[in-house]
Amino acid sequence: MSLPPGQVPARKFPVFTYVPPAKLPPPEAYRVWVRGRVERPLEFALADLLALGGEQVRHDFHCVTGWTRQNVGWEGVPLGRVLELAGVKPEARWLLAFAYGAYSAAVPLAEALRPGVILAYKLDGKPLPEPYGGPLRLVVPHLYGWKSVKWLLGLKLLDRYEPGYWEERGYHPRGDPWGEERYG
Ligand SMILES: Nc1nc2c(c(=O)[nH]1)N[C@H]1C(S)=C(S)[C@@H](COP(=O)(O)O)O[C@H]1N2
Ligand SMILES: [Mo]
Repeated sequence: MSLPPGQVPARKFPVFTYVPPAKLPPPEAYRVWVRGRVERPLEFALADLLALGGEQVRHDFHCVTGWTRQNVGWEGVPLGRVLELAGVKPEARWLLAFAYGAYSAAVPLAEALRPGVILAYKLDGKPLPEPYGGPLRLVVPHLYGWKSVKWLLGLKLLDRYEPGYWEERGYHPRGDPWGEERYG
């Protein structure tokens, strides 16, 4: 399989954490919210979110620092299903995903609604380990890895672009690895 320009394969899946999580709640107290430009703001307990049903996704994972981990197997709840429950308002254009801790990432809504974008709770068939963002992370496999927010806290729908952690520091609003959209 070919790699996007400027990427080299990683022999193991690196743990790449720049902004660590705040103290995570135990699984039974873990909550994820959806708010902003939606008809119905939602808050899920982890078990209720997982009960929405999972989907398996296999994709290469590209970090903007230049490594690609090939053929990563995820399982998670399709983001589209969650957003459908919330009812995205017509003026919504952007998603800002927040982590437990001081991390966030902006994703264009059109990219967030692509197939394969999931809230992942499994990695290669096992419960998602905490260093990789467990118990729950966003996976936007077709964009650079910084969009795939670990330890997901919430999803905010916006009618205009607001930068997240790395976007605020000069990284690209979209971050398509095939177009080398590293800086924006
Ligand atoms: N909460 C949080 N999410 C994060 C990060 C982070 O520092 N904190 N790093 C991002 C970056 S730059 C990458 S490449 C991926 C790395 O995911 P991994 O550790 O599972 O390889 O997580 C992304 N999500
Ligand atoms: Mo990254």
